[in-house]
Amino acid sequence: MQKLLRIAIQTKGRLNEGSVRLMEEAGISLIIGRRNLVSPAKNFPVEVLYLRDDDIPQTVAYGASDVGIVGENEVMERKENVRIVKRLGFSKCRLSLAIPQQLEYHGISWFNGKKIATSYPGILGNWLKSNGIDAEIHIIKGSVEISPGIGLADAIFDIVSSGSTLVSNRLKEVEMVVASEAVLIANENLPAEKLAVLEDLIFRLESVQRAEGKKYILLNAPNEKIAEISSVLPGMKSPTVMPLAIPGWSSIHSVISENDFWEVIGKLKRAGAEGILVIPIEKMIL
Ligand code: PRT
Ligand code: ZN
Repeated sequence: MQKLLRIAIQTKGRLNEGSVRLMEEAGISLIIGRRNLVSPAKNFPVEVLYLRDDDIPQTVAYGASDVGIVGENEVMERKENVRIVKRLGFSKCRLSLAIPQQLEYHGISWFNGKKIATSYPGILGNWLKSNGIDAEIHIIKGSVEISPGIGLADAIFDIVSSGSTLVSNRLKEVEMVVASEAVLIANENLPAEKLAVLEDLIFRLESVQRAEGKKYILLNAPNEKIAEISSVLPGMKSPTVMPLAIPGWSSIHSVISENDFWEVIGKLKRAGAEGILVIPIEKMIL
């Protein structure tokens, strides 16, 4: 019997939705019963273990779970023996230092002799050390942003995403220390059968990620314009060109990236393309 690969994901919180969505996009349907600690997948040899995000790196390091989806910030902070196998591109944030808005900031030496509140003493300690700053770290769990306001610390080191929490606490971000996103981590000593399932999982995730921001485009063009239009539409190898029922015309199909979408559409219209259709792509296998 094939060995099940156990994947730890967050039970609830900012990583949960992205983790579940990623599994679904990879064609792994979870038997929903979030109250259960472990839930098998219907159609892929994996089972999902629901945990608090803080516990995921250690659970993977000790092998109680084979892989896990967690914020890179937790991996960096906990320094457990795990391998980052894939960056997943969601739950993006940064870990930054912030000080009260009204104070003048003149560079990192500002922090010398100051007290900084944080839930990430490991990452902050390393940063202070490598920058030769002598500051006191005050470890606090939750609501770090209120510490300067209540006189508990001079500054904070915390996760920032939109920055609105800082603003509403009259703080300003002065140094970004690290960027973070959700990552897939794995135990260092997975047996071959589990590695094979992990490779299949990574292949599926990559196919989904590759399709993100890509569109399938179809258009009609007079045959003499095919060369010019093809040069605007590189496609995966080259565009597909098929004759239309009307002589002298063809249908051209290709893949374009969302980033240069409007620029490409403009060029195609100028080159004589008509009846342009743009369709989302779910997965791309190269
Ligand atoms: O219950 P459990 O322990 O599992 O969850 P948790 O409460 O510890 O973590 P959770 O769900 O809040 O966050 C999980 C992970 O999401 C973090 O470890 C980060 O990797 C990532 N992430 C992404 C964030 C944010 N964005 C984020 N904005 N984690 C926290 N925040 C908080 C931040 O602490 C601050 O209070 O949001 C506030 C700042 O947000 P902005 O948008 O106002 O700047
Ligand atoms: Zn947590």
